[in-house]
Amino acid sequence: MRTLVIIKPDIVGSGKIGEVISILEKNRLRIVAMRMEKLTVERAKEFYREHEGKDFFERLIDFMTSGYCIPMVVESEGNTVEMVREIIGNTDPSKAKPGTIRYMYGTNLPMNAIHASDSPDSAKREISFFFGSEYC
Ligand code: 3AN
Repeated sequence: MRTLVIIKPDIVGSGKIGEVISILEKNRLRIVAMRMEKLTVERAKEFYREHEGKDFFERLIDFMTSGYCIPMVVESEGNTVEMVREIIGNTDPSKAKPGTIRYMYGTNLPMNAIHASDSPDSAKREISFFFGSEYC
């Protein structure tokens, strides 16, 4: 199964890209597509459209467009979507379990280091958004 991961602008800016990718690879995730992108406001709003209208929406869009991010498609055997969500931890870094990426590298909300699709349907939509449906 494949899912979409995004290394967010806080990690790109702090020079921790390699450390985060290393954690993914140590967990036997294979990277099958990856690039750097500075999201436009339009693209960030489209990607996070389910959160439009929420009180944190503008802050989230400001953060996600503040620098380059690194979308990537990762795959593994089994339920990759669930497995990657476990590895990244709770949305709020202050609630994430020790050992998770958001615990180790997240700062606050919305600066929580990394994104991963939350269901197989989201994974399809999000992989298509960045890389095209042929990568699903
Ligand atoms: P997840 O990324 O864990 O699936 P979502 O989909 O609820 O979490 O939220 C999308 C993104 O919006 C989060 N990754 C985080 O950056 C930001 N976010 C979520 N909740 C808040 C909040 N209460 N305040 C600020 N930003 C938030």
